[in-house]
This record gives sequence, structure tokens and C-alpha cells, in this order.
Amino acid sequence: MSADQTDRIARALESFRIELPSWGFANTGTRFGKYLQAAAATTTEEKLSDAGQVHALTGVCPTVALHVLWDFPSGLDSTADVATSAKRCGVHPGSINPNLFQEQRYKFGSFGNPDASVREAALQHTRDSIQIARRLGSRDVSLWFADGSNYPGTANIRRRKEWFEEGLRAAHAELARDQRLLVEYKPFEPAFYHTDIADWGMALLLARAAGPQARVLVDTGHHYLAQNIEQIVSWLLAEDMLGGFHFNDRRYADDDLTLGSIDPYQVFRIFHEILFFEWETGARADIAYMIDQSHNLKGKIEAMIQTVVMAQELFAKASIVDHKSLAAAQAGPNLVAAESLLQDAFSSDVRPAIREWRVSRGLPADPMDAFRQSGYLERITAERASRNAAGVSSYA
Ligand code: RM4
Ligand code: MN
Ligand code: MN
Repeated sequence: MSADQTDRIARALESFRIELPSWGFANTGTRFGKYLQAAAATTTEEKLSDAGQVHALTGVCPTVALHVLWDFPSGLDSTADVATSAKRCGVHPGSINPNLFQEQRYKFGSFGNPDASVREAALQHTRDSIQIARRLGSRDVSLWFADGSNYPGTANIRRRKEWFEEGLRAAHAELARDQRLLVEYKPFEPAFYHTDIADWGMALLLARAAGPQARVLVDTGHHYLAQNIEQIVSWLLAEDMLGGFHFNDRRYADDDLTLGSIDPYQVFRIFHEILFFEWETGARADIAYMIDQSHNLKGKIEAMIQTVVMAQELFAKASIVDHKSLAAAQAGPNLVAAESLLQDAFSSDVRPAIREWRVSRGLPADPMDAFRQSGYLERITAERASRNAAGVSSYA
């Protein structure tokens, strides 16, 4: 590795921050069953504490995404407690995620529900979530809708699109000047015939309809298997509409597996398109990198550290692509040379340079090893085991 490459990696890592999901530390599971972990967090404070450990060891996870229904049991009145806990645990509240899918009234949808009173309730919950975010100093309110239908003919698809536009516009009106609305898409599940925001194009149109502070959120698990996600990322960058990511990996559907566990080259290609965009335009892409994973079998804190380390490695690999040579090879076009520039960067071992960067920042060279040595897991296992045996769990 050349000195220039080591330097590029250090600069890339300085700029790279990734948000942890509070729900990734609690007992969650599949719809078939939940395997409870003795060490899982049973309160919001415990989730923040676990996230604080990941941040203390990696140095790059200062914020935690929060789910309103799960982390704010008294809504707005819970914000003071959450703020105090976050401070105590050495992290900041990150994106705020309204919950528009778990209550009985959302059986036939939230923003797209044919019943105006349910649409209004969903909007009110979103407004409250925006207020929660404002009180906590969080910039992003992240919207994922379970809305859709299971059978042809049962929903007025066009009318629902209008209801979504109305609802999102009204939600956007509630934002402070520095806040953003992020609109997530997903092709199916829980609805199996149509989903109201099924893909990036629908999310883009709805974000545009909502207002100037709305952007699209790309959850890497929310695509059909052969879809070219980095092309979607490039288009959204070109349109200045990429707001953030929910990172995870998948083999079949929305599996929420560890980032890069199935296809690390896919993640590398996404990072490459972002960094190539920044190199070409000289502009910094304003992207919230977030993890959306909840592990049913792996130890939750270990899985999160593994994810962060993997994200850093793939980001570092993308940072050493020789952009100037790539631009020349593309212009040629010199196909094999262009493709090889990506492959060379991807196959470089960036781990020594990352370890060096960590040590220079006073961080453990190996965060996973440091976690295993720390005794934290043994302590929380003893503290939480009996509460977890009583079966505290939530969905995610
Ligand atoms: C969805 C989506 C959302 C997450 C919910 C629980 O599949 O990924 O981001 O909040 O799950
Ligand atoms: Mn997601
Ligand atoms: Mn998902």
C-alpha cells in the first residue's frame, strides 16, 4: 500500500460516520419465533448503553436511531429521559423513526388508509415524531410505511398515491429549517400484492411532492435480487435526492443480515459511486449512513461491531480507487482497464491502514477483541438475564 493510499484511507475514515439502530440491541425476531438473548437490552437506556460501547470501541458511531413506539413510551414526554440516557451513555439521539405499522388501526394502511380519521392519526403521530426529533436536536425523521394491499382490486392505487402526497406535504410543513424527511421504499412485505412506496422512483416522486427538505432513503435489503443498487444511488446523487441508507445484507428478501456478509462487492460499488461523485463534483454528498439490522442469533453487540468494521473496510477500499485513471479509462473507453481499477481497489488489504488510523485516534486497533476483553458482555448478561427470561421483546 502506497503512502498516498494510506493517506486517502485515513481521510476517508475521518469523514465516515455510521448510525446504530436502537432496535438492533433488543430482543427481536422472525415472525416464526424469537430466541431470547440473556444480554439483550430491555430498556431504551440499555440500548443506548450498548450503542455507547460500540461507539467507544470504534469511534465512528456517535448517534443512535430511535423508534418512537419502542423508545418513547410517553411520546414527547419521554424526550427528556432519552436525552439524559443518551448523554450518560456517550451517544446522541439520531434519526427518529415514527411507527405507522404496529397499531391495530393501521390494518388497512396509515397515510394510504381509505379512512380519513386513520390518515389523520398517522399524520399526527408523524408530527409528534418531528417534534420529538426537534427537541432532541435530531435532523432526520425517517419514514417507512407498511402500507399496501394483498389482493388485486382491493385498493385504489392512484387515490392512495394522492393521500400519500397530501400526508407527506403536511408532515413536511412541520419541519424546522434544518430538519429532513427521509422516505424509505420497499417492494413487498408485509403487503404482498402492492406496496404504496414500492421502489426508488415512487419514493423520489413522493419526496419531491413533500417538499424541498425531503430525500430518499435506500435500505439495501429493499430491492429485488438482481437490481443494480449502485445505479439507483448514482441517479439519486445526480438528482440531489439521496438522503441516507439503511445498511444490511440479504440473500432472499429483507433478511436484515450483516452488511457485506453475502455480497461485499455490492456495498463497495455503492461506496465507489458516492466517492466518485464527490471526486467529480468536488461536492460532499450529504448522506446519513445508518444500520438497519436486528440479529436474532448472533450476539447483538458483536454483530454491530462486525458491521461497523465491515462498513469501514469497504468504504476504505472504495476510497483508494484511482479516480483520475478511471475517468480516463471510461472516456477511452478502455473496458478492462476501467473494470480492473475497481477490482484492484476491492482486492487490496486495507486492514493494516485502518488499524493504524484507529491507533492514531487512540482507539483499539481491534474493536471486536477489545469488546471481548472488556467484560461488558459478562456484566450485562448477569444484570439482564432474569428480565430477558421473562421475555421482553419487540418487532423490528
Ligand atoms: C422495515 C424497514 C424499516 C424498519 C422496519 C421495522 O422493513 O426496513 O426501516 O423500521 O422494517
Ligand atoms: Mn429500513
Ligand atoms: Mn427492512
